[in-house]
Amino acid sequence: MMEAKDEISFKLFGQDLNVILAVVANILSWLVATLAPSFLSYLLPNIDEEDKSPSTSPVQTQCIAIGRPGGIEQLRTITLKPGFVTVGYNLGFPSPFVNLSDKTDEELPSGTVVVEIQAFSVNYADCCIRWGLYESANKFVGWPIVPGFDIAGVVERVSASGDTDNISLAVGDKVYGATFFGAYSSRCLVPGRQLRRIPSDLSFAEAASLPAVSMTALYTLYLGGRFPAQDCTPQNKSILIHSAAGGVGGMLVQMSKLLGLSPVVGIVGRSSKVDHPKSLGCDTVIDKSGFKSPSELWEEIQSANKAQGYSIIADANGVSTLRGSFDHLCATGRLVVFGFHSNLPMGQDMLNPWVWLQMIWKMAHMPKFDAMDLVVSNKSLLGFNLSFFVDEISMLGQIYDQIGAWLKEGKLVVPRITELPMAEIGTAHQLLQSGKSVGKIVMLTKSET
Ligand SMILES: *[C@@H]1O[C@H](CO)[C@@H](O)[C@H](O)[C@H]1NC(C)=O
Ligand SMILES: *[C@@H]1O[C@H](CO)[C@@H](O)[C@H](O)[C@H]1NC(C)=O
Ligand SMILES: *[C@@H]1O[C@H](CO)[C@@H](O)[C@H](O)[C@H]1NC(C)=O
Ligand SMILES: *[C@@H]1O[C@H](CO)[C@@H](O)[C@H](O)[C@H]1NC(C)=O
Ligand SMILES: CC(=O)N[C@H]1CO[C@H](CO)[C@@H](O)[C@@H]1O
Repeated sequence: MMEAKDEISFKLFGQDLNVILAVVANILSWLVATLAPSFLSYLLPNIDEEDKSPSTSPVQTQCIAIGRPGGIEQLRTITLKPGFVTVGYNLGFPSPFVNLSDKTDEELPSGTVVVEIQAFSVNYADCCIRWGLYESANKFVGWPIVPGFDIAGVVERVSASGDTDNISLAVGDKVYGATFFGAYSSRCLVPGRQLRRIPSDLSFAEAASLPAVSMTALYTLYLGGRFPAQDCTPQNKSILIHSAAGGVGGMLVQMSKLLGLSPVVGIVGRSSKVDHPKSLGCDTVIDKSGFKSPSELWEEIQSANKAQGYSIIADANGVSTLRGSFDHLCATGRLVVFGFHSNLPMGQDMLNPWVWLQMIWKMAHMPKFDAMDLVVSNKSLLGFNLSFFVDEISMLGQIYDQIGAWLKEGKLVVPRITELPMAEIGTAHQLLQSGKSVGKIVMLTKSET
């Protein structure tokens, strides 16, 4: 269904060639921004689909396109040529843009809808896409790319062929959901099955904050063996959640309570972040900034749970905690990994060469796990990445529907949201990189919304 653009996986110093090229491009951005910022515009490649002298027609799509790996300067808000909209990579189009002028509803790909996007949210993954470090983006889209997964908006057109997976969407429906890139846009072509109607009491911004974080959280609990509910689950029900104040963490705390896990123990990085997971029902919140050494922290984590270890540990920290997490599972415990945030640069507006070298060093020092250890110790190590799940329709559907049901019943609190106009996307990326943002950043495509 989708073809990788580049099948060659060339290794240099043990790293993929794409990673090396991204590092070089980012260092170039940093050099120019530091030494000669007025030359930054020379780093911006031409994007063929841009309408350089757009009419003032509101029908034209605006999007944020990235022409090559690099810094904040690469986030360009452009107006697309008349008729163009953005599109995710799983509809078989070779680029992030598709020309729909003159296409009748019969000619739209089967089961798709065009969404007029009102709000989209920003994920840390989008920074990785901009740096050129997001493998599926490199593999399935290349450059230019329009990043973003989470959208909320109004259905503008519906394909006349194929069903939208029995959700039967109609023009005018308010929807939210996920696209596999292409969300940083005012108009996107999306398979209907990736969308759901917005529960009536949510705003567009609230709805746009949900898909990636809630699906990541529920899939973590699926791999942890707790969703869907089943008879055959281990007796110990403790869960340890790293980064419990983040978007995914907040969802994990709430869903763990809903699925009967106990105790739910969360870790946060600073004292100001303790209250939020507490308010969501986290039984114990540990502020890791208060500990002198990792071993003291792990002692505290161990004593927050009466059993020998944790039955599920959700860890997106990477190199800084993976080994410790594995060591603190109980027998039958499962370590679920869905990110490597401590491997990636944090707190820098512009990434200098030193930061990039550190990143490569950390990648080379990831803990290695021996399959025989897993058997002898009765522990499991599981990992996933939603950006590869485009074909798992029935599984994602079930996850979507459970999240929708919880929202309708008022059982899930939406993340805390910072709203910004689309034009301030650079500020949004800087906030995410700084690690200081709490909850989700949502961009609004229309300033009056
Ligand atoms: C988009 O499609 C229309 C209709 O097929 C065509 O006239 C137009 O030239 C296309 N635009 C571009 C930029 O290719
Ligand atoms: C998801 O997978 C892509 C491609 O392998 C990777 O670059 C990205 O970092 C992954 N996302 C997370 C959260 O790890
Ligand atoms: C949609 O409905 C049709 C017939 O009502 C059924 O055959 C099909 O399996 C349904 N698709 C999904 C994804 O539920
Ligand atoms: C493996 O799990 C079983 C069942 O919980 C337990 O009896 C055994 O002690 C475990 N082995 C280790 C090394 O923990
Ligand atoms: C395998 C394991 O760690 N089992 C523990 C489950 O929890 C009880 C107490 O709640 C412990 O006694 C078991 O050792």
